[in-house]
Amino acid sequence: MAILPIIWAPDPILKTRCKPVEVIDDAVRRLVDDMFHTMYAAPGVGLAAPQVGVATRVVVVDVAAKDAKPEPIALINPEIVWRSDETQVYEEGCLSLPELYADVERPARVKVRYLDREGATRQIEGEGLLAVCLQHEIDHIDGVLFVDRISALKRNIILKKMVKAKKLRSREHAA
Ligand code: GNR
Ligand code: NI
Repeated sequence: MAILPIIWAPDPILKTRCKPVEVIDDAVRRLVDDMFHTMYAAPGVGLAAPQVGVATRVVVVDVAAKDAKPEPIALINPEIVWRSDETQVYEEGCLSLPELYADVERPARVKVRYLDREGATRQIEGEGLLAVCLQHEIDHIDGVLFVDRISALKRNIILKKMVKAKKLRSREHAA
């Protein structure tokens, strides 16, 4: 298992609509394992394949409390099949926008249909952080970041900070 490097915005792969997985083979299962490893190491509560440079519809989530038993969920080709009319506002972060946060309003509950790592069709209903995380990750495989769901003013402030942070990092790596 490997910890994969996480891609920071702005980057074209984070704006890509990712391709569905056609066959769940060992390579897909290895990607899932590496994504869990990468997510737990970060640490994060979710991760989407484009964040590690792979433009396919694979996401992992685990919103269990730190001291509780892990609850890893791998979702292949996930699809939101129901959204509540009721919404919730949650302060979101993203491993591709490190240390930047903003309030985002989304449906409070969603039902998601997906394939598990054995290829079985499953459905999950989420509320609270799980609902936020499922929608945040499915956005990623559609090329959408949480900053695309806030005002243009706030988005531009965050993206400018990211450009600065990336410049600093590349300078550090050059040194
Ligand atoms: O680790 C993460 N935390 C988080 C907090 C609030 C809303 C969404 C998230 S997802 C994020 C990890 C990530 O970037 N997943 O794509
Ligand atoms: Ni994210």
